[in-house]
Amino acid sequence: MTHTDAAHRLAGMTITVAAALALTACGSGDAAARPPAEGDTGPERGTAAAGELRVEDAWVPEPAAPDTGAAYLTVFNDAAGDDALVAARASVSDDVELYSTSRMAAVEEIPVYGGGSTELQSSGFHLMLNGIDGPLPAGATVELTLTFASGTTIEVGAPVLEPAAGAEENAEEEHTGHH
Ligand SMILES: [Cu+2]
Repeated sequence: MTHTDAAHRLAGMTITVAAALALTACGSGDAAARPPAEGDTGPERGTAAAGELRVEDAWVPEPAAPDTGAAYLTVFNDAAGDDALVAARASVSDDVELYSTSRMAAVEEIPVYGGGSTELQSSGFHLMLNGIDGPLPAGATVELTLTFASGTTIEVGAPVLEPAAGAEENAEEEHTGHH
């Protein structure tokens, strides 16, 4: 719906050199070579930290649609004060939306309360990668840059995984339903 319209509006804008470089640099396939284990939220997913914010379990389900995907992760805020994710960029998309499945719309920010965490997942908040620049097979890595209201920026590599390898229960089926 809303983010499909945005994809149409914004697709075809500038394609970054960084996108091409990231795809070339990340083709080792280490993540894909590791067989998925039951209930394993393990080390193949992306982790990064900056300031008092941490990102864990960053991953991208191998997109079912050719040009639209999603990114999932969990943000932990170790500070006392509230923070919020206010912008995101990706190496493979010039149009990343902060999306709320419950509102079926893009949102201005995703809150991460002080001392708390926010999970970005298919049935809640997540990142929509619109106008993906080329195929995104399992084993590739999407470089995400996350900007928070506090001014903190976190860069994290999110491996592309087959949905069955990364999804908990049928989460990815729920996600594709809203496209
Ligand atoms: Cu979505």
